[in-house]
Amino acid sequence: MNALNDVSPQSLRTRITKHLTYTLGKDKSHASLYDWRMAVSYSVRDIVIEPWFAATRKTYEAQGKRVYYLSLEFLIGRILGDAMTSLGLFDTVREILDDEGISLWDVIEDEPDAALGNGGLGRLAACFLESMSTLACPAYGYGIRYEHGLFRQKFENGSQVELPEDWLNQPNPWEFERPESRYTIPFKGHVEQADGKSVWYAAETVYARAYDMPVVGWQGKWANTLRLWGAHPTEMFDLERFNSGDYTAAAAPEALARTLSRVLYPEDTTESGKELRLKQEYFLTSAALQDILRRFLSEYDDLSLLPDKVAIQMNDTHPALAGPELIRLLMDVHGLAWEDAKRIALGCLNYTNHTLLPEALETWSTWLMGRVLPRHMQIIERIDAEHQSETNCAPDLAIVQHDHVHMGTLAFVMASHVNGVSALHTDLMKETVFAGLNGVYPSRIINQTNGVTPRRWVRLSNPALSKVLTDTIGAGWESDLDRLADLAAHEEDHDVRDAIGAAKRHNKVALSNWVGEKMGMSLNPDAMFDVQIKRIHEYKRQLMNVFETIARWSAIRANPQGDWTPRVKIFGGKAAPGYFVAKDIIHFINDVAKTINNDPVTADLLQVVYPANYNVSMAQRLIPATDLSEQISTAGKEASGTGNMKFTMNGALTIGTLDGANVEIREHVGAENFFLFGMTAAQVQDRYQVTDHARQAILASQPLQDILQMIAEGRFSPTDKGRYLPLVDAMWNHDPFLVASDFDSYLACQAQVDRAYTDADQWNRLALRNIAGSGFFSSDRTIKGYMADIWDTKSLA
Ligand code: GPK
Repeated sequence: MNALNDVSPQSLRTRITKHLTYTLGKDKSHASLYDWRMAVSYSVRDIVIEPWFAATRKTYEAQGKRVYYLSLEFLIGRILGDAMTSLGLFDTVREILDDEGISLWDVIEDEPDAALGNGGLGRLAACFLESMSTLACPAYGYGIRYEHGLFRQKFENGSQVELPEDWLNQPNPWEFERPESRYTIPFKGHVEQADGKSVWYAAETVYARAYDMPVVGWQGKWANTLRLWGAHPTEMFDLERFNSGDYTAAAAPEALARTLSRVLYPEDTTESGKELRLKQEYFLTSAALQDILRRFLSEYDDLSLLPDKVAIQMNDTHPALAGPELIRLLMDVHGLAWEDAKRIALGCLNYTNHTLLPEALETWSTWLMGRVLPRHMQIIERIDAEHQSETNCAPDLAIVQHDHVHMGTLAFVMASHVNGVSALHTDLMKETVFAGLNGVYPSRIINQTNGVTPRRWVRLSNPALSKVLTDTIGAGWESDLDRLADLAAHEEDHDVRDAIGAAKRHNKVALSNWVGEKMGMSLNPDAMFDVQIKRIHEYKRQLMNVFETIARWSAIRANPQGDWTPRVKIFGGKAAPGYFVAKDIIHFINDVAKTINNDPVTADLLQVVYPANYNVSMAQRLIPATDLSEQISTAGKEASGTGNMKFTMNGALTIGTLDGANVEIREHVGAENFFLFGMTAAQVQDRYQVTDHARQAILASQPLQDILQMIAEGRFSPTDKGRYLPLVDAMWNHDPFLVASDFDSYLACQAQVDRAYTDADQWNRLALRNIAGSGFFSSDRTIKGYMADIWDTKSLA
């Protein structure tokens, strides 16, 4: 059934006016942009309800398996534009608002980004939800309804300052609060044995209350639910205390409970080790599992059927308590025996790993785990004992080691399938961090290369290119992205190449206008737009990109009349608040930008732009306007990358290392259409064996020596000349991510890029080939892989 059959422009117009009047309580003459946005959002939401109900009905009737995607992060971004795109209502709504003198674009921009995630891992979860709906895969996302999403980034004298994010300051029109769906989440206390059963006497409890958001798929044929949990107090407000005048104490239980879902932890690939974080992880996991069991038992009474009806995906180790929690619920609440409970849990659970960086592998001290979750500590010890005796494994494969619970090992041992997120990453998992476990649980590790949804990342973000695609290869590519391969047949068509170039230029002009308004800079849309947007991390090597920028600046200054290819270097990204090296990198980029942007000699040839507060909505602006995508991590360190895929679909060319999914992107678009440089993962391993690798590389590279000399002399920090001495010193003596060792190769590759860009028609041809080869990177393909290889679920389309 298609929800759209009965949506006429007239009925939508009436709906919007009704919501404005009766939901917002405003008449048109007094309505603000906010009022219009809410009225439009409620009206579009109304249209999602029918397919949402229908999907629930069909799922129930089919008696099939449901997928549950557990994630501490869902980086959704704005919802209205995406929903209108899926429902095909964009133009209709624009016309309705035009008649009222309201710009649809302003309405869209009025919506805050739902930033319940840090970066790639959280955005992947959001793309997966959308693809599961598009594919009519019965699924629920489970997450936390953080009151404050990822912090807002601002620059003060070039340094990152974090401000609280406030998306729930205004009502969220996309959510339905479900006060009746609530579960008690216990913490702390002690466990007693009685009649062979364990009874956990918790010392603290909070309620998890459900807030549901419908997630509509392409063309509104199906909608799944994202169920986010908010923490609420189980103890009532203390009226006696309040009446005695002790207002703070009276509200204490409430404040304590709410803390649990107050903020998203802003770490990305590092662990925080905070008690509150452990409590958040358990809060989500327990609420989700209680909900899953309740739904199952409303339809079936034999718990041994659970693995046939329920597939649970743990997004990284953050929900890895799902193993012990499911065993606990099955035994302590539902009375099953240990062996049965454990077998059932294992049959339901799967785990996705997203990084090999050792500092990101979660551990919790047994002391903390035992104090916060005493019953789980017992269960974990028993799982561990059986794991060790059944596999006869080496002590370093134990779940508990040196008084710490290794969550990666726990997740692995309690999962039917463990997957990596790109071919290279999965191979390295088997060879490195999970080599031992792979030995004792062979064939448990499989690969599912990441993907991204073309609905948000091409159709919504890049209408200009979308039109070219539809005009050239026909409608329907949005839900069948392999069809982009049909573009290849048009490679010799000059008009198609021109159209691709014209769409890009259109987007670059739009971005230039935005940068002009936001930052007061005037960009040249004919310059190459060279973009690196992602979290700031040493392994992603933003520093190498800045060094290249400095080398370029020096070279132009030495020969201003040379035959230079004009470039705009664009950076975007946040650093974790406690990651001081990353924050120094931000400061450095801003200092370099200031120096270069103020140089009249290079002004027409080189500009550096770093807009603050990079987020999903900013990505939607930047990616369609990008000529060159920077994917330059040290080989072996980036598990996959997903931004790399978005750029390729939008016709950017990539300069990159053989890391993560870059390897597969290069295979799909063709090696001759990809700017490759740098060491391979194997060469990186060898290079680390050379103790003074950085010093050797610097001494062998005159450009790098010159750059480091300029930085050391304070050229980019004239008021504080010593500011970057530690950075320079670290380059010579540490360089943990081999910037120096890859630098000359990068520089040479960038020169190749410059030459390629001078032939605009040829560049458009390469862009066409990149788009044509990008079909594989749709998250529809990824989800089909999970459905077939991990979940064993069927589409109900
Ligand atoms: C990996 F471990 C983590 C993490 O804590 N946060 C995060 O965003 C990313 N990731 C990887 O760094 C990317 O390479 C990958 O594409 C993404 O997860 C999704 O798999």
